[in-house]
Amino acid sequence: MRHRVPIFTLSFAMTLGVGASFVFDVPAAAAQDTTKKKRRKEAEIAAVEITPAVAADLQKVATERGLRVEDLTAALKTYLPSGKLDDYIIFSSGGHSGQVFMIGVPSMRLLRSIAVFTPEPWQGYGYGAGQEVLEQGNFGESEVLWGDTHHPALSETGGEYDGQFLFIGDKANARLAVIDLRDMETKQIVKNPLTVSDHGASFVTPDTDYIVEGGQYSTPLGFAYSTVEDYEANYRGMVTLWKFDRKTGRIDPSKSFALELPPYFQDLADAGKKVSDGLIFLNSFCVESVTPGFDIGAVNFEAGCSQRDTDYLHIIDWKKAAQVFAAGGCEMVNGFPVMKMKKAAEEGVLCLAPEPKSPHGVDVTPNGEFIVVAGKLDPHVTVYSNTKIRDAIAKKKFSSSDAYGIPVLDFDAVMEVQVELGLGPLHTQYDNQGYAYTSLFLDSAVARWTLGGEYASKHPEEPWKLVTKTPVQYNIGHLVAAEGDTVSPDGGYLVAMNKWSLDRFFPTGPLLPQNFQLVDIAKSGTTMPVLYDMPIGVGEPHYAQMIKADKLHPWTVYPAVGWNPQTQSPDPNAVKLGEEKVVRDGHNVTVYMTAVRSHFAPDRFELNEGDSVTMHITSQEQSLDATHGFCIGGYNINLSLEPGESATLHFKADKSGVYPFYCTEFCSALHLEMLGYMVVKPSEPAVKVTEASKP
Ligand code: CUK
Ligand code: CUA
Repeated sequence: MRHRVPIFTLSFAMTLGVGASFVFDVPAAAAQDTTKKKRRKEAEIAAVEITPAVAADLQKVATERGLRVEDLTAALKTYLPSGKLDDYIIFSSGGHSGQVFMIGVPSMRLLRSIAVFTPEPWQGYGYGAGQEVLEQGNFGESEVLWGDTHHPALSETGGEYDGQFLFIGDKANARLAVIDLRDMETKQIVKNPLTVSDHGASFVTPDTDYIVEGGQYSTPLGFAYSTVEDYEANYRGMVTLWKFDRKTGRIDPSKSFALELPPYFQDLADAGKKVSDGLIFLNSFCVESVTPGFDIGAVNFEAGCSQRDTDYLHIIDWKKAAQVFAAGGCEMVNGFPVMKMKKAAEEGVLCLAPEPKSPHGVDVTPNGEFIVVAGKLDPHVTVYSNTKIRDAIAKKKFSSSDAYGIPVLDFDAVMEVQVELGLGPLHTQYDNQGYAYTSLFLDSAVARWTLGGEYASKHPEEPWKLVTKTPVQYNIGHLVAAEGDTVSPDGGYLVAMNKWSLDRFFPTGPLLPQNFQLVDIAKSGTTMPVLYDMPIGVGEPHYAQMIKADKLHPWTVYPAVGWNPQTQSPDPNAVKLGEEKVVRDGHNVTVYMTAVRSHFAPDRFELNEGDSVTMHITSQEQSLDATHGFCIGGYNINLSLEPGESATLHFKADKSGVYPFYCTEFCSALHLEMLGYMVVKPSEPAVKVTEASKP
């Protein structure tokens, strides 16, 4: 049940076009948590009284700014006075930026970006430090300096976000990264050894045993070569199960494995939960196996890919798969264990179910019973039943097998219902009132519809029916509701992640920002207003997750001076105050440096051209927000030294001259004085300017 908490009621005796009375709602689950209660207390203490004088003031501002009553309500629901904190945090894909964005809800304030696949100077990521992590994502010998981040996944315990880790996938290069939410920094990147690109990274199983990475564009696995003419024989799809080790906070590739799949374009996945725990549901499109190459005689790809009425939902028993893998049921491909699809089918690990028509999103309901598949070219969502799927598998209700011998479940045996929603359904989220929310790309709308089964009693409407649509601006891709893909969604807030913004913002040239819109889903029924627009001008985000803020417990300073964020422990090379030094061993020079407001020590060191230099720099700070930067111009070096952090960097002193280094964070009144000289003596003696040589 949802509780409505009237914070205050105000009525304008004055005219705002119409006399109006407002009741401000906050979502139920949020109201239960302590932060929220505290805040409500404060609100009660400072009970607002709209006196005629205040109302006249409001009236004046509203008239001057051309605001409607709905605008005032929206402003009051989203505005956070300085110093107040948001109830929820969104971790959003940063799209092409290769980053993750942290955004507060309901204020929709951007709190920070987290550098992941792309070097990022403010965080000192990839400019002297962070290289080790970025290099893990190299493609063989080649550096890859960006990522197309699509799907973030928070770590889960029992199907609930636990606030410990975040995973994020890079579609362009089939990579997966691990972010530690204690310091919001990227700790690991793994490159998939089977495919160039993917789509389905990342989805976690309910206790984060595995992170699921589904493929997308089929290729010969392991970067092998085969002409496109041999597509059906040699090209394959895949899904990779990356084993996560919570203790080390790292993916363990040695315990990870993949399943070979038919050369369909696997798309999004979701892990079963509760009753469906143990299964993975993985969409696909283009099961027609047509190939690009229109200009050289192939069929038109988009049309060829949409010939059939159905594609296939892959149903994978990952618990059984893990047993088969442990029993040696995989073969090595490019050094990585792969379970062949024939083996997977024989072992009962893999089967298919028909799904209409070029589907995109697949999203399991909070109770695990229903699996909602949205087809881009079908105005319906198709809802499958876990009970029916398990029953059909047990009773072998197969209608056929596909071209590769994988059994196909009978559609009518596993399908629960189809619900007509509108044009271009893509992705689905859930709330605490028995509603589902599906993005409609072509309609540019968020559809609210009713779930059936045990959810039927939670809402007043008939089950499996469209309730309402809220137009959004424009062309929504993903949507994210508060804890909306967990076993217990909160409701209250939803964000539409729109691909186009058109006329919503001041034009930023021909490249326009994306538009995140906060939608109020607290009230049941047909009321679902848009509250706020937030432009995202840094890339095209795809999925996001919204977690209760009080589930996150980030450090605000590192636990000890001399902390190494890579190992999350004190660094043996950390430099203590008074122990700064420069040690030369032939051409190898090691600088032991400290940083504290407003001084680097040593603040001068001398090198010979060609020296190989290692620097250990330790911030001595333990105060909130006392971050120093460290840059050396001309050497492409910039670090961010957060309070207590110790960093190590290596470079070759390959350019002679005098190089000022300085702090790049305005850390104190004497910040500009936080500098030093790195003096690099040329290997050839410089031409002396003597009296005689002067003109
Ligand atoms: S995909 Cu981008 S809007 Cu990667 Cu989740 Cu659907
Ligand atoms: Cu340290 Cu500026």
